[in-house]
Amino acid sequence: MDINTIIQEENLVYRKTPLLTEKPLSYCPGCGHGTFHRLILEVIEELGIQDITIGIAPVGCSVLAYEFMDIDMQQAAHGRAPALATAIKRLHPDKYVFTYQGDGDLAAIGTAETIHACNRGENIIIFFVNNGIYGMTGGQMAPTTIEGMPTSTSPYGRDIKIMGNPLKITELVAQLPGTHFVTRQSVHTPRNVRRTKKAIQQAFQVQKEKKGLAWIEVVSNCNSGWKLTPVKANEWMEEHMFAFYPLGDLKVDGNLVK
Ligand SMILES: Cc1ncc(C[n+]2csc(CCOP(=O)(O)OP(=O)(O)O)c2C)c(N)n1
Repeated sequence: MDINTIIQEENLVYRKTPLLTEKPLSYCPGCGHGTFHRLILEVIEELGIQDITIGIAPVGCSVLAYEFMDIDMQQAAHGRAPALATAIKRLHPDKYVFTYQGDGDLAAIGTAETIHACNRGENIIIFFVNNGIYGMTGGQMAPTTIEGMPTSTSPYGRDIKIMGNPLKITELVAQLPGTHFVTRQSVHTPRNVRRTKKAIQQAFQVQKEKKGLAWIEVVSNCNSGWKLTPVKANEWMEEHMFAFYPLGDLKVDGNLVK
């Protein structure tokens, strides 16, 4: 059978969205960033909004998101993505605008920008990848590091008595009046991938209807930073991260999920 017959529509089981560029991803195998990128871009392609969508890349492992996403992108200084997204959306209210940020970027250095953009109810989407550490710079402890979790700056595990409590920023922003849809998902199994994609579709719908801020946290492993194999890292994530960061919707249609 020649190649053209094989790739005929009826035989097609998977096709990479053309919005994901051909550039090889710089992420570690098993990291959630690449899958989350793909899902966001698939939704943008399916909605046909690739020419009217602007993404804001952060500082951290996904600093190069603009190399992988074939849409208009802007790069923000560390933690400032929600402020930049605010400006872009207000200048271009008819465009779809999202930020894509890690937990060090969003919940440490950019906490103020994050909370105020959520509280104001900016009509943007915040995509948030929580791996519990500063991945790119060597796995240091972040506000999101859970109790007992070893990091390069807390090699014996986070001790709350000394290092303070981990921050559940997704629970926090769900309380703010400006957030309309707040959910926490993962992308480590096919079922979770499907749920995350559905959440991304909901988030773009919120922005389309100008209802306020939509927030999607994806809890991801950082296998190289956690010093575990990808499989072991996912097991550790299921057992420990999901116990502290349970998956599911926190706020739907502006109402807290009980
Ligand atoms: C103001 C400032 N402080 C520190 C840094 C160094 N820095 C670059 S990436 C990074 C960690 C980002 O971690 P996170 O946002 O969790 O993303 P990840 O790499 O884990 O995806 C840090 C601290 C910086 N670029 N600017």
